[in-house]
Amino acid sequence: MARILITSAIPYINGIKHLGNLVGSQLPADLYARYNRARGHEVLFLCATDEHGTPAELAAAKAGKPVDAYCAEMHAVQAEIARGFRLSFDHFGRSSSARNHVLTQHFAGALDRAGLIAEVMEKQVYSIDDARFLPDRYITGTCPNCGYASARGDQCENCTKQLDPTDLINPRSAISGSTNLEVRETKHLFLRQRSLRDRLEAWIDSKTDWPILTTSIAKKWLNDGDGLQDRGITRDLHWGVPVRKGTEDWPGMEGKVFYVWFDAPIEYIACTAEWADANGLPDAAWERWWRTDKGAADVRYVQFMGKDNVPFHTLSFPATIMGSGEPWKLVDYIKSFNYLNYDGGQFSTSQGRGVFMDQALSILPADYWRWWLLSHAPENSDSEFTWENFQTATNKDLADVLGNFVSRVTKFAASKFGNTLPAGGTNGDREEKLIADITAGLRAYEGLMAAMEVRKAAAELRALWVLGNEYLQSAAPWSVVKTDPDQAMAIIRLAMNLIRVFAVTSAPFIPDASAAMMKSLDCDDWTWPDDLGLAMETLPAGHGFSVPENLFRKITDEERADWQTRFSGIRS
Ligand code: B3M
Ligand code: ZN
Repeated sequence: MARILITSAIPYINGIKHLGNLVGSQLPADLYARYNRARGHEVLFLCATDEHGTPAELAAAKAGKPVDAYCAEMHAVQAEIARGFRLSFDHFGRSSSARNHVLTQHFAGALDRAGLIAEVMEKQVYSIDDARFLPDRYITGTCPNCGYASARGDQCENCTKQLDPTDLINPRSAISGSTNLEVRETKHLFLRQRSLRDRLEAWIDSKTDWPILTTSIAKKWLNDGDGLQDRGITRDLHWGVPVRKGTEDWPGMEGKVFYVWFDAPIEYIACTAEWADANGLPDAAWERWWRTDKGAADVRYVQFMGKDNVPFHTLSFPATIMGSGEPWKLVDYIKSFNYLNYDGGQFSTSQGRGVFMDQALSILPADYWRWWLLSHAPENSDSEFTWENFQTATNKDLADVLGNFVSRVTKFAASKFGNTLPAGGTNGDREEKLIADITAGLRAYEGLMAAMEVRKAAAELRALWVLGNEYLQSAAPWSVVKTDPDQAMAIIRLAMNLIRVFAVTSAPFIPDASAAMMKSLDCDDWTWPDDLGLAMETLPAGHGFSVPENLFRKITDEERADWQTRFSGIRS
């Protein structure tokens, strides 16, 4: 039994995420967590909301709410939607927690003691009318690179170039629209990650098993321009973790906070402490996941994220961990994803384009989305959501293949043999071949799940369902029963047991349907089919069952057309 720590990138607090965000981190992380729990490993799966920085402050201002109240409210909203998608977090924390304040300040203190913090006088844009500095997204203007008129101070959304607020042409305040701006000097802390470059490079080079997407982005940033840049880790904002050196004041940094990307990854650790607190556990309980001197040396730590978050997780956060000089656990594997596009364009939170998580759940249960998104995960390239593909794939895979198998087997069994498994007959060659074929497929599926090959794992699982259907078709118990009822009974016992095997193995993808299958089998035995021959005898003759409601319904052409229109516009 292994110990596996799993984190998903923590979503910004400013609004509900779209399906592209979901498939890029939380959902595949959940798949991996559920699978490893099912295999008997000790899993700790964590996520949180990312509550600091300009996105939070601006969204709160737009909603007309104090930022702390806004964050508390939106955290509850995101937590509820996560439950709706059956994301099985052991804890869903908050980067604004007291635990994260303490840990973030602790890391800053440790980095300072290690000589890795520089105090730098910087030029920042100050808004005279707003009486404040305008970092990051507080300022908009024309992109110097592509001419886009609404570029933000940290990045141009149009051409993705990273910007400094002082780069913008015709800058204006995102709060008031004021152009009454000037450049003022202000002191900030810089993390001297340039001096950790060689250590970071050696560490990344040692990760030969990482996905190419992850290492190529890490390498690009490591070698971009004149190499890894030192990075400002503080901001002139009110909302955030106050700048302190551990528990001490930081002279000259009063009234400033840490940059959101400094404290957000530290929340992975803080979230583990929040989890311990929430469960009444001592510090040792979370430290054994994070401190290599306190039991974490044998933990395997896996992170999931979209490609835009990779630089922060391969360079900045490891720089914080390594630079601290303390025995904190570094990530072992980073699974990253490309983008999911929406119907010929991009999903966009700021533009309200696409399908958002709450909207998705309002039209169909979670399993439809989970199945489509995971089986089309943007692993090797960007992928695209279209309503046609969604309709075709879910109707075929879920309704025609899996749903149909369960329905045909249970309905036939109930009509011929009543509501218990029949006793007659024994397995023949056809059954032995099925067991051999499914065993081979299962071992392949396990390998792909362990390797986090999400799309391929989905295809392999679907192939198992197809084997079940093909077997049923060729065994044809509805004909056999007329001439050899005992044989038909053996077929049905096997097929019923196969439903249980499908429930167990499909649960990481479609947990609700799996639960419904188990319920109809009046069974709660989720033992993984390590030995399929044995697993096929779990439900004995005489075991009761009921015919389940249709597991999956088909999406009609009318619905598809309706949704296509409904979600073609921009969400306000
Ligand atoms: N909140 C960006 C995002 O939601 C950021 C991730 C933080 S992970 C520590 O995509
Ligand atoms: Zn641009």
